[in-house]
Amino acid sequence: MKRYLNYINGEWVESSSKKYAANTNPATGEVLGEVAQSTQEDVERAVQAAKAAQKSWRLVPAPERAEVLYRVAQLLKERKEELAQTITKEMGKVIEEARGEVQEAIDMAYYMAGEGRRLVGETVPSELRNKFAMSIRVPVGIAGFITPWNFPIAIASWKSLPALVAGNAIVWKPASETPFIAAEFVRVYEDAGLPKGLINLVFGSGSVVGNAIVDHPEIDLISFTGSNEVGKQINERAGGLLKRTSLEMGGKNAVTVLEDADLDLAVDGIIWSAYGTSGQRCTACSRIIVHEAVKEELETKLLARIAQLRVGDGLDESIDVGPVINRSSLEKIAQYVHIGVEEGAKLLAGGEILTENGLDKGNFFAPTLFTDVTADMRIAQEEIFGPVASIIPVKSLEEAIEVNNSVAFGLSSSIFTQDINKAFAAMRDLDTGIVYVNAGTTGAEIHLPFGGTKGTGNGHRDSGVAALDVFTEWKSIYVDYSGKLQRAQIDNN
Ligand code: UN1
Repeated sequence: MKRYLNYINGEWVESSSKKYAANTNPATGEVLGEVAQSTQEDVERAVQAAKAAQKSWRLVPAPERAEVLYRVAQLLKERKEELAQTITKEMGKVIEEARGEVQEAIDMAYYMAGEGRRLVGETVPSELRNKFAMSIRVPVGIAGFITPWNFPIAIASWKSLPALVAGNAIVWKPASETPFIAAEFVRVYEDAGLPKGLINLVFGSGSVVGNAIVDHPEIDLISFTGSNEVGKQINERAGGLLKRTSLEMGGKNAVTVLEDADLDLAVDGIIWSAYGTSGQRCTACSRIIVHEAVKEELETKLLARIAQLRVGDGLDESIDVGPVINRSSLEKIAQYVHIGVEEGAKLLAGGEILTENGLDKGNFFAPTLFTDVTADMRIAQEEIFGPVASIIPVKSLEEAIEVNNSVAFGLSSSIFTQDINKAFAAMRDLDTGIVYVNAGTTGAEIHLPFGGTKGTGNGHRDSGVAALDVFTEWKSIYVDYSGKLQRAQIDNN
């Protein structure tokens, strides 16, 4: 049986607890192996290793740091299939999507390696003669990562690659559900020649390991992706220590379909973004806001496509929808369907846990569609994180935008229309960090900022050049070569 240990100071080491937890396949229930359960003491060792390593890493020129990232990209490319298989086995997404996720990490590695030759600051004129002014980016120090299971390598890549190229060291707690891919990613860093101590992996629970990271006075910043509930707790704990936090949390994303939309295209976009990854993307579409003139036609087309979706083990190339992550998630989704029915929404498709044809061994939920949903219903307001979408009819673009913006989150939104004027009005007014025109709500590319407004985040962004703002401090530098005291704001006025 596979057993994964912590990775601290460049070595795979046992946790001081000597305890392990089983890792299971959500499609089959099979135990894949086990993983160390760490303690506060393990986190302490990881922090000390990170501290020592960062001292010299910050002095390595960024283009040289980036060379490690190029090797990371190359190794990820060589191991793409193997890594994708690990992702599908431990978190369930279908293999084609798992390959896409590894590709996202490859793209991020090349992109951030390129940043090693830029890390752009500013040179600006000084207001005084014979004086030079510039701002440069410097590393923050030690970054603590708490990452989710739904994009276990992509999100870890969004955080670790910019952190490292900018000269930081890392202490990382991956989600308990996806330890193996985390270990394999760290193995890539190791094989790429990343100096020891710069990335440290500590497996275990949020309540022990997560809190130890958040509370540690020598960890300078926390980058977290996960639920709002946990994000809020992290912010409170870290805020007391005046620690920087970058939080990426929930979504309640909508596709809007106007009366002039290409309906077949809209159906493609909705099916892919509502049921892909079994609805477990932060960017997944869980609301379909449709103009009443095309509601019935859209429903008919969606139902025909839902009936064709094949649910099963994602390792099978012919499967469209894999399992959800675990039992409690399955029960939560079933509970939301129950709530929807009680609220008076009309169930058009799915709505149940699937147990036939061997699916009872895993956590499978039927692709589900509600209609006649109103914007204020709980199923239209709360994040379900499963393959459940709700149709909300509206009478105009203005109403669609109002409904889109009526939730506590603001990650992604999409609009299908052929009308350029309506498209631009929507781009302006949809209150989300990501907007798609004539595409579903998923599919963010790594060289643009990823994140959202309102309850989705706290103003920071993952990926894109914006990621560097999380992992660097600005340092403003003035060099006076006049040979005399020049007082700013005074001697020049
Ligand atoms: C997430 O769901 O947390 O845009 C990340 C997308 C992917 C990333 C999703 N590229 O759907």
